[in-house]
Amino acid sequence: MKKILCPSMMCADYDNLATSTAELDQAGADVFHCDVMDGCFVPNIAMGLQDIKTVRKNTRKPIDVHLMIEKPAGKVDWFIDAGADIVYIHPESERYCIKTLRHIRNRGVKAGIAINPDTSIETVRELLAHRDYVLAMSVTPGFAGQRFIESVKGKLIKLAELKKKYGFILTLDGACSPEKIKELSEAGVDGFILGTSSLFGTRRDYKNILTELRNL
Ligand code: S6P
Ligand code: MG
Repeated sequence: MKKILCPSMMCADYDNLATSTAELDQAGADVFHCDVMDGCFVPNIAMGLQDIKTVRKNTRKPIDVHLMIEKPAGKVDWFIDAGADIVYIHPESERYCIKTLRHIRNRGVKAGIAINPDTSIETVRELLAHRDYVLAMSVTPGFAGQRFIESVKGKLIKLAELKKKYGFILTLDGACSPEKIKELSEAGVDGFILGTSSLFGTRRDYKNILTELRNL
């Protein structure tokens, strides 16, 4: 099955966000992953509305917004208005997730849940009928360049099984190296967030890197 390859724009050449977006678009990226951090839900601040608008202006491909913010319910509209096609919320950050997921879908965009390495499937099971995407985190959210948390693999295998029943798209975020992409796409993961572990290293030939990752 075709892998969904999603550059993590926080890791792109941020001095030249517009050019980087256009280059990645041309190179064959499938979805543009934008990490939004508020300094409260995670101990870092990243990507704001203006950045998402810049990405939007430079690609017609889907943009996903990964909201690592406290109480996203009242803010999801800002990101949809800025051009998001997929909005991920963290159940750990919101009391009434179903209401927010329904609101996102009613706005005509895809709704996703992002789940921390610390969060079990049982905790989010009630939400599985209300989302289009499930983003499993394989690092503690907040920073690029961390080590893959191996214990997440068991959860991924279970989610790959559950996706047959619920029909969601399963994506993985955190330390997605070529080795992990190969192993976990075979295990049923559909999409991968590409950061420092695979796409944004010393090479800038995005087209060749994306082709290599696709052919793994
Ligand atoms: C982390 C964030 C991620 C990172 C991505 C970076 O909080 O949600 O999307 O940007 O993990 O990739 P890497 O390969 O450096 O871990
Ligand atoms: Mg992310």
